[in-house]
Amino acid sequence: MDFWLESFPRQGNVRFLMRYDISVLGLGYIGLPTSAVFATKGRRVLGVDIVPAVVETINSGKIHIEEPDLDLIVRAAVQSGNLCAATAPQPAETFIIAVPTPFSATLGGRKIPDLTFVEAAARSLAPVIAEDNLVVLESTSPVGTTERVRGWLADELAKRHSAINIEKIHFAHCPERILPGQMIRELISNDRVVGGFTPEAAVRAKALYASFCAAEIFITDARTAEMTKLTENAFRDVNIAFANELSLICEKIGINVWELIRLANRHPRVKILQPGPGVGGHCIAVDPWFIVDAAPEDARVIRVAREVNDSKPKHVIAKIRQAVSQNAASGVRPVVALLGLAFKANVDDLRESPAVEIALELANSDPPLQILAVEPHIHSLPPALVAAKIELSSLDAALERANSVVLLVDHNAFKSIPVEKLSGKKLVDTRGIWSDMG
Ligand code: SAJ
Repeated sequence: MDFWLESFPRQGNVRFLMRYDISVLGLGYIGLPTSAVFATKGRRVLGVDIVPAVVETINSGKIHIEEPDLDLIVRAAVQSGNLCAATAPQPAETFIIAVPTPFSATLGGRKIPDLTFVEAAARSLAPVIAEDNLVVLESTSPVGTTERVRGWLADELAKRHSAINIEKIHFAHCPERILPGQMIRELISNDRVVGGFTPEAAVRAKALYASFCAAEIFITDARTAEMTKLTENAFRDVNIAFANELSLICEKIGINVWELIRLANRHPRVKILQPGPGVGGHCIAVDPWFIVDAAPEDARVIRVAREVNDSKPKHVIAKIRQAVSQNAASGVRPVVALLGLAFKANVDDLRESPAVEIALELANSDPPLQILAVEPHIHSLPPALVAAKIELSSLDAALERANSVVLLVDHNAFKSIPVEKLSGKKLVDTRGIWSDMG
C-alpha cells in the first residue's frame, strides 16, 4: 500500500492520499458484497458511491440493502479498517465498475441499453488512474462495453492532457452471477468467467478473483465474457416465458399447470421453470434486451420471451378484476389483499417488480379498488404506491379485511397461511402455492 502527502484521510495536520488495493465503483447489490468479501480477505478496499447517505451508512458499519449475512460481513470489514467508502475515487491498483446498466428508451418496441452510469464511472477514473492498473467492468453490459470503457477513459485522459498511456492500463470484464438472497455464498462458490481486453488483462483479473472465489475461473476475451452473462440471463428468461405461456394455455384448457410442470420435470432431460405474475428484478427483465438490441433481426425467440413475460402482469390484473367483480356482484365492497410486492421470494427488492406494476394498475383503476399490500420485507411503501392510496398491512390484518386475496410473491411467510383464513375469499394464486386447494 502506498501513501502520498496531500489529501485523504486526515491524520493530524498532515493529509495523506492513500493508494488502495481495490476501489469498487458502485456500492449496490453487487459492488457492496464484492467490496466486503475482498476486504475480509485482507485487501484494502475503497468503495465509491455517488450517494452520500450510502457512503455514510457503510462507513458506520451498516448496510442500506437487505441481503442475508451482508450486514455481518460489511460490519467486520469496516471494523477491520480494510473497507471504507467515499463519494469519489482514489488511487488504487485495481478498479471494479459495478454500477447499474438499465435501459433508457424504447425504439420500435425494443428497449435500448443506457450506459450513462458506466460511462460516468469510467471517466471518473481519469484523475486517479495509473499505468499498470487493472480496470474490471462487472456491470452486466452489452457486447463491446469493456472496449468502450477503455475508449471513454482514453478520451478523458486526452482531455486532461495526461501523460498516461492507455495501452499500459489493463481492462477486463468479469460479470457477477450471484443470486439475490444467497449472494455471499454464491460469490465464493460460483464459477466465474473472466474476459480480458488482452490476454494479460484476463490473467490479472483471474488472479484478482482467485483471492476469494473458491470455484473455477475461466478465461476468455472481453466480448465473449459479456455475451456469456447476457446468454445466461436470456436462457432463464426464455425458460420462464415457456412456463408462463404454458400457464396461459393450461388455464384455457382446464389443466393445473403446476402439476403439469411437476410431472413433465420427472423426465430426465426436462427442467421447466415456474410460471408467475411476470419477470422482475434488474437483471433477467433487462439483459435479454441487450442481445435483441445487438441483433434485432436474429434475436427472435429472445425477444418474444421478453414480450410473453412482460405481458403476464396484464393477464393477472384481468384475473383479479374478474374475482373482484364477483365480489361486487354479490353486494360486497371489494377489498383486495396483495401478498408480496418484491420482485421475487424472500428479498426486499421492488425493482422492476411485476407485483408493484399490478398493485399500481389496480389502485388506479376506475372506480379505484381498496388495496392492502402485505410485504414483510419492507417498512414503508415507495411514494408511488402511497400516492395511489395503497395501504401497507400486516398479513393477519389483510386476511381479516380482504375478500379477494392475491398471492404475488412466494415469500416463506405466505407458505404457512392456515386454509381456514382463506376460506370464503376469492383467491388468485400466481405462484402455485395454493394450487392444491382447488
Ligand atoms: N421467476 C419466475 N419463475 C422461475 C424463476 C424466476 O417467474 O421459475 C421470476 C422471479 O420471480 C423474478 C425473476 O424471475 O421476478 C428473476 O428472478 P431469478 O431468481 O430468476 O433471478 P435474479 O434476477 O434474482 O438473478 C439472476 C440470476 N441469473 C440466472 O440465474 C441465470 C443470477 O445468477 C444473476 O447473477 C442475476 O440475475 C444478475 O445479476 O444478472
